[in-house]
Amino acid sequence: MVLEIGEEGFKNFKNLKMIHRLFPNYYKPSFKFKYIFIFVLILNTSFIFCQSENPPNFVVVFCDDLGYGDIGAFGHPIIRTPNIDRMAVEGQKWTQFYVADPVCTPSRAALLTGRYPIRNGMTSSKRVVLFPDSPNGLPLDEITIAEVLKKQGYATAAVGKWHLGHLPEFLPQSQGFDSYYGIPYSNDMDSKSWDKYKDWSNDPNFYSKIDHYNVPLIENKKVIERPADQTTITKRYTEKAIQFINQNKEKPFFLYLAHSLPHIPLFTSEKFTGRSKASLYTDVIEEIDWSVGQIIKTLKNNSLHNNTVVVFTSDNGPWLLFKTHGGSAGPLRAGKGTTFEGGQRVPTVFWGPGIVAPGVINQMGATLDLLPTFAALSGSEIPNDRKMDGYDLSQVLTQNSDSPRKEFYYWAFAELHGYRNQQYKVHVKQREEIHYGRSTIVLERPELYDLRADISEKHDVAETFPEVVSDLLGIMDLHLKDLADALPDQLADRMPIE
Ligand SMILES: [Ca+2]
Repeated sequence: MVLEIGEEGFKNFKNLKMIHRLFPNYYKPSFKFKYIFIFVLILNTSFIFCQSENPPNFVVVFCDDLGYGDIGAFGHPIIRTPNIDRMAVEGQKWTQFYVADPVCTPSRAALLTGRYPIRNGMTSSKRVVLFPDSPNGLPLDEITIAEVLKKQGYATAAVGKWHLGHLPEFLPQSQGFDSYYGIPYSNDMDSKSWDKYKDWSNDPNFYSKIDHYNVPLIENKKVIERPADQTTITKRYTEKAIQFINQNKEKPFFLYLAHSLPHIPLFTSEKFTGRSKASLYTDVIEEIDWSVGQIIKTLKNNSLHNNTVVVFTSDNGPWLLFKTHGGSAGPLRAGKGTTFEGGQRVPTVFWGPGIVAPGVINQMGATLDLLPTFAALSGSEIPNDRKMDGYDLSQVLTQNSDSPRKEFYYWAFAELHGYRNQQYKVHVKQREEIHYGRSTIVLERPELYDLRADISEKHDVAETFPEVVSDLLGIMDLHLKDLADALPDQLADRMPIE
């Protein structure tokens, strides 16, 4: 155990000091020796850390369009999420955790590669995300978490929504995953009734027909069902996840479970339909919480819970356009598709009783940080031939240390909209709060918000603190100059109509 090794080493160092204090003439280490001792201790500790016989397992539960305010532990008064809430108490609740982009495709690309999507062409000013007529996907020479961990002997599985290229050559098995089971793009695509859903979504219990959405369900590279029966999709993802854990309990594993919900259209299995007596959206989240509970139970049944890190988070904020079928960003401004906090700050919990020190982390983290964090915890190598954008959060997880992430760049639609450093966030561009698909608004003058004092971005303080604005704009310029290796837009192309 990492913590135990660290504590043991520290005890040895304390013993050395104690011997010196009790027997000053018998044993007196030189100043130089003390530093050599500390150096050897650190080397030794990191060696054992990296060579651990039982590197931890990782499970990422990644929801789609779940808002910051949609979980009990994050303040929702109606939606019941006892399993996620328990994870938050036993593990770490992160109150300032970000996704690198406020829409599906780029957000996923960033989580898996630890790089802003502008670097690998997975964001576009012309098209929001990948569509069923997109010929491209995440470039194959991008290195994903699955590829990093696979080198260390991990078993890897992707279950759920992929949205990084639906053609066979771009599916998860081309990006380090041993297996795949899920839908290749959003659950509303190939739709006969997308526009009408907006009107129906005034009814919180409106339940769509499955065949209005011609989304395929894929196993590895083969379509096994079309349209996918979305009423049982959360249940079936959960069964696949449990099966994968049971089959790989003897070796380290990485499970990427990306739920297709609560992205519209909303569906629930029979057991959860109407269960909450509040809304279909509530039923959907309660089914996802049940799924989380099943995963924790499976880990415990296999005695894996003390050597597994489970991360629960979302790919972007709530889709407010869909009214009662969209979630809530709680106290945050706006939602999906915007670079306001409601678009990019997501409810996040890290759980792992043997690894994660319990606490509320009121500091910054991002999905960009998962790759370097998992690499550190497993003794894997971080790619060193390209620009990376993540920070290693392992010390925060294991010891409640200060988060190394002190800044965050807000990207959307291949444009840099804003930048946060400590409590200050500057905006230079924005999208409309509900209709984010409309053109970018270039602000006539930058806006500045103090997120520590004003979580809802209500009070522009740019005129009060002009020097802060100027400093932040200077750092944004440097960031833009740091994009020399950026690949061209991979989202804009369309396949010719046959
Ligand atoms: Ca999404």
